[in-house]
Amino acid sequence: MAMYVVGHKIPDSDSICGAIALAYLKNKIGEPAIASRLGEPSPETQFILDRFGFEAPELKMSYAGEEVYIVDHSEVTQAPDDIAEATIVGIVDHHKLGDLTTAAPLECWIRPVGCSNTVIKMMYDFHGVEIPKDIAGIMLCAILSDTVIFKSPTCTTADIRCVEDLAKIAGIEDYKALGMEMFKVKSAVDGTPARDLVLRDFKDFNMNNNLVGIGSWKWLTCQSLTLSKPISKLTLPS
Ligand SMILES: [Mn+2]
Repeated sequence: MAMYVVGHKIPDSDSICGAIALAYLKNKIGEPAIASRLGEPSPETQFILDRFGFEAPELKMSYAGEEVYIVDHSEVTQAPDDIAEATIVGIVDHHKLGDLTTAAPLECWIRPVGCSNTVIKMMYDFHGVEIPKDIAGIMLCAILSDTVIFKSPTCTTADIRCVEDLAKIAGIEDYKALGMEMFKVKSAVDGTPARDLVLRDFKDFNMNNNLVGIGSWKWLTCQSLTLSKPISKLTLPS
């Protein structure tokens, strides 16, 4: 049975690119895997997929009875709604440890770095698997996105070294220019409904049984609000 590799709800580039990169690695080491997603790719993610010739992973919301490898979080609120009926076989992440639990031992790759794709690169190195050019490209873009081209306080030297390695593999000379191109796509908000902008990069958290939604617009601004129900079920004016 193939496992599903899936990032968080309202997926960002790290979740989508990480699912593709990790599913490829898992298949290479003889563990059948299918990349999937819990929502529509953002314009930035679509730009990355188009740039390197990838289709978006399969949209799949229900995982009951499936094996699941979680990417880019370890939170119940960001996982599929029926995650309790699935078997979590692994987690790759770079956030604080969340509240997902398992009944069986699992593989856990969690490091305090700027992006899950930096950790996935460590997994490729650990297994001695060569990263294909196009996959190196999307991993590089995910790291540039999460670290805001190295300007985020979460960026580490491991992320920078990782991007330099991936740029060589992908044959990208000026990766910072690619990063700027990507952020221009992300910043083009003309014609986008307010609701879509608020919900872009939005995450639910369970904080002491308070449901808290946090939206981060990376270098632009950061806001949070306390919610009465999960953000996915909230009605906002369009
Ligand atoms: Mn991330």
